[in-house]
Amino acid sequence: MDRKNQEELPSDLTKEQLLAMYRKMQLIRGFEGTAKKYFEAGEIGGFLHLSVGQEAVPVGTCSALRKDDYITSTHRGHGDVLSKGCEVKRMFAELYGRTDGYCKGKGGSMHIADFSQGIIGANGIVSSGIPIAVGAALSIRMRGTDQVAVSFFGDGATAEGSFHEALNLASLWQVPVIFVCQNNLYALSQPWSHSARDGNLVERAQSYHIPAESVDGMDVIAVYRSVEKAVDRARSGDGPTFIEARTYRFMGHYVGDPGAYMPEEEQEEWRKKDAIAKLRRQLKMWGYLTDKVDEQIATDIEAELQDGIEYARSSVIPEPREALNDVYVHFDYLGRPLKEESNHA
Ligand SMILES: Cc1ncc(C[n+]2csc(CCOP(=O)(O)OP(=O)(O)O)c2C)c(N)n1
Ligand SMILES: [Mg+2]
Repeated sequence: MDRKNQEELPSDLTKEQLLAMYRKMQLIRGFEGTAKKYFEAGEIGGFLHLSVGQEAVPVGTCSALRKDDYITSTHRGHGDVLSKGCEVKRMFAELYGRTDGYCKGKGGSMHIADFSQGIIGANGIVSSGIPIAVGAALSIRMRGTDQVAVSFFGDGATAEGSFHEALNLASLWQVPVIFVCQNNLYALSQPWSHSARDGNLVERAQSYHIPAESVDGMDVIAVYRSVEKAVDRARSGDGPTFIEARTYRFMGHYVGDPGAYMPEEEQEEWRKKDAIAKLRRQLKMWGYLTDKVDEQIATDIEAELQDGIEYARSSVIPEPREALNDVYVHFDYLGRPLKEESNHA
């Protein structure tokens, strides 16, 4: 799509939908900035992988999904799960290791899950969410619903065996799964150009006979349209799709990594493509956003984040004797618990 077309008022998205996307991207960026602040202040422990710069990918993707669709996510998953419907306060409670967190404080930043919203888990093991999404898509087929499953993962995950196994089975079974690769050009300090001989992920997916395309991951509308097509295909029984979203993380691999391996010029070039700044400019051009409304959005988000931090701080720290509760849960193939959770205390 040329620049002129990109700037045209979208006829497939309402003002409300576009503003909701803008607000969500701002919320994710604000959430991660706040999490970084309290991590550095020593209130949040563990590791923190921020997705600052990548917000358009999960927001564009999840805007094309229903609540009952599934996602799997990664170690860099705050944006993915917030886009699918997680609440800020319970996210912070999880990062603070408190009982009101999504996993009662036992999962932390890398393992947020909320089955009630189809979030079947972020995951610290690179590429492990991909076969889980294919399994969810198989369950959709067995139950005969028209849900879809989306797997978010990074460029580094595409070198793992489970990525290839998952694509092979998804293609063979023609299950309703959408693979969304957030290619941010680095796997830890390893540049994408050093990871694959030709670097062409679209061809890699096509080699499994999966329809695939590469989209501008700094353009939330482009991501939305690509995923919407894939969702239509999946819901009508036409099987999997692979989408490579080209994006960039504006920070190091984790909080504390200065990202010295990311050349200054490259960082500058990508910051100019910031998806939030781009949508803000477009919304103003289309007459959908005034400076006043923009300021109000920022104020509301700041209040939501501060309330979230207070909620997390005042939530109870789990008792050590609860450590093994909720670790194993047994479900039948329809997702029904087979027995009450046992208390190992
Ligand atoms: C199986 C496995 N191998 C190695 C690691 C260590 N590790 C954590 S994140 C990461 C890089 C992942 O890169 P990518 O998939 O591109 O995701 P990104 O960090 O860029 O979001 C590695 C190697 C891990 N967590 N799991
Ligand atoms: Mg990466």
